[in-house]
Amino acid sequence: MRFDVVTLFPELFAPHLASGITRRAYESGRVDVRLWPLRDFAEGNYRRVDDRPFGGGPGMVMLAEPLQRALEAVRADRGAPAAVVINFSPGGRVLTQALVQELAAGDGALLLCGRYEGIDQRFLDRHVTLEISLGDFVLSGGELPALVLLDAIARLQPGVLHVESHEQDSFSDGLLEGPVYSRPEVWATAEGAWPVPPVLLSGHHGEVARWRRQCSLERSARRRPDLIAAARAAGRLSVEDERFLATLRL
Ligand code: 9D3
Repeated sequence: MRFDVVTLFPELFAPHLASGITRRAYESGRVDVRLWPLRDFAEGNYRRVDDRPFGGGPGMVMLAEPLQRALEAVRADRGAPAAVVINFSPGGRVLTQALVQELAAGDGALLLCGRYEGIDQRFLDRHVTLEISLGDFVLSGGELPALVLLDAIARLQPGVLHVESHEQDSFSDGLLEGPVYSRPEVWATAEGAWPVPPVLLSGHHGEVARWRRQCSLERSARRRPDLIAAARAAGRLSVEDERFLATLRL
């Protein structure tokens, strides 16, 4: 799949694309990321990409014209119009694993990374098919959201994870995962000795699975009761799950 990224800060992408378990997805071209520096599509001595908002107000607005030239260059290079044109914006749909899976099953997209107050609405109306937000907090632009989306998609590609651990991902299963532990069995420090929960060393796979399920239920009930409600509504809680939840004093 191919992602064309239009950005004023292409240099933000290289280190991410060259690191971690997702590197192979990028380097193999399975997730083919091409960067289109917006400044290259600006004209005139000043290479303007932004200007003041009509009607007044704070900040600057990204101009439609350089974005249009970048989009045309991408389309010429791609040979076909990108079906999905995504703009990252605080007013977009909040990114979820369901949306990541949908996009991972497609053949890529054009990603627009806005800066300043946003992009001229006429360009968005003409070309953008999906606006994505990361949530209710304020960033300085769309580059990190674009990297977040690429990372979430790249790790779903076959062969990226050692185990197919995304089958067990919190947000695929719909509940939070419980704690994990590794060596040593007892972590000795100056302040005390901290053992691993004994059930994990018991060798009883059934007991371990039951304990993990209960950790997952309890953690979700405490931290994300919305996830418990959604799992219940979708029929993903067993009678045993409900019995355990009923014993919790939250
Ligand atoms: C003054 C109103 N602000 C809207 C909340 C203006 C504004 C702030 C930050 C306009 C753009 C931005 C830059 N943010 C993004 O480009 C962005 C973003 C974010 O800030 N939070 C969560 N998700 C995203 S996706 C893109």
